[in-house]
Amino acid sequence: MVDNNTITVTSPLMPDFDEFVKELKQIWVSKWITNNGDFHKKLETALAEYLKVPYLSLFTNGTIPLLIALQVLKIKGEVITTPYSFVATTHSIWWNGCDPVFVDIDPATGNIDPQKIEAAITPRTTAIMPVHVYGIPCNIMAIKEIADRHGLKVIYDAAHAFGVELKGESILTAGNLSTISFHATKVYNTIEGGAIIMRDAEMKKEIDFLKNFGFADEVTIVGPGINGKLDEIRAAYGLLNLNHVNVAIETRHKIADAYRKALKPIEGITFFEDIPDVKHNYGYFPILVDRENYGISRDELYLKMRRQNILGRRYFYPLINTIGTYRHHPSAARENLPNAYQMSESILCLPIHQDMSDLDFQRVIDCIIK
Ligand code: T4K
Repeated sequence: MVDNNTITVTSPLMPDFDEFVKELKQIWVSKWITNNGDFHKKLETALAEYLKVPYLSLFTNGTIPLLIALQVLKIKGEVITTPYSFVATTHSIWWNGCDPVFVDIDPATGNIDPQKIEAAITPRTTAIMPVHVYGIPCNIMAIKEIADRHGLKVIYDAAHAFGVELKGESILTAGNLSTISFHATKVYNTIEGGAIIMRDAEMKKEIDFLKNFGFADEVTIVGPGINGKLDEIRAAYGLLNLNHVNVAIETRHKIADAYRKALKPIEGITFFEDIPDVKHNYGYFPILVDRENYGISRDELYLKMRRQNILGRRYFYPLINTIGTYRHHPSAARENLPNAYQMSESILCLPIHQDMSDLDFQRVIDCIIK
């Protein structure tokens, strides 16, 4: 709980309460509360349509899809990934008994730099797991070209990429599989939730088995699955939220434009511009703080904001490669990841969400300017 005076980095998109209660009533009457119920089926269809993807399998969060994606593609050995992400990306590689190999990012996007991938490939490499950080698309063509040439699978962690399109096509169809998060802090949420996006029905069937302990039917267990199912209550909530997500994204877009206008004149503060041909979702508004030109460091600005009850977030700091479990791998060395360190030490995500008032916006700007 936060008080009214606090501005949070994001705020969950929520359905109308009375509408939700009506849906709850239906669930209560039916007594079908989980395991591929009607709301679950409807949400899968509605999301596939909204996101313009052929097939989608719903999950209870955005982390289990990463684990399952690696499982279903039978990924072993080394997986090339980025240190500049939320910890779930690398954790999923570790949970599959694989070794994460870190490759530096492109400072223009925050995403894995395709030009540095090839040097990290060894005979043990079987896959690449890039992340569309802040919903900014990776260089999917360059990554595909490298993966095809070396016979590698590509799993995109698209946790941030709800509704993101490149030249009118969903970014979620890139790679062998993509995963997404519908966590409360995302542009669109099912409270907790997530999905895997796949291109064929056979793959969806396999993934659906794996998220239900491996059950194909009452007596057939096709493999060592897990419980990754989304329940009916959250599916109903998600269906209602889908009615409001376009307006939420439009509001975020306006706030992003206003931030750019207000921050442009400030020396030492830079930000990402929209990319031509990309439909962005404005899930985050990251700025980069250059201490020398701005006058104070990113951390000093972060703390100054906190003192004024403005809760910006340092997504992504610390870098994943600095965590004990991962830091001993040679690819985790600071010298190997200069751009990731530079970004991680200067990034600050400003508050942006559909409930942000003009007054809140002005408070953030005043805090940064003064
Ligand atoms: N891959 C990537 C690239 C990811 O970024 C993530 C998750 C995943 C995979 C895994 O997906 P999930 O398994 O989570 O679905 C948040 C989220 O918990 C996490 O989903 C997200 N990425 C990550 C980047 O951020 P925190 O620790 O920053 O959340 P928290 O609780 O501090 O919330 C931030 C602010 O949001 C609060 O100050 C207030 C507001 N808030 C939050 C919640 C939960 C609300 O107003 N209401 C709420 O209910 O991790």
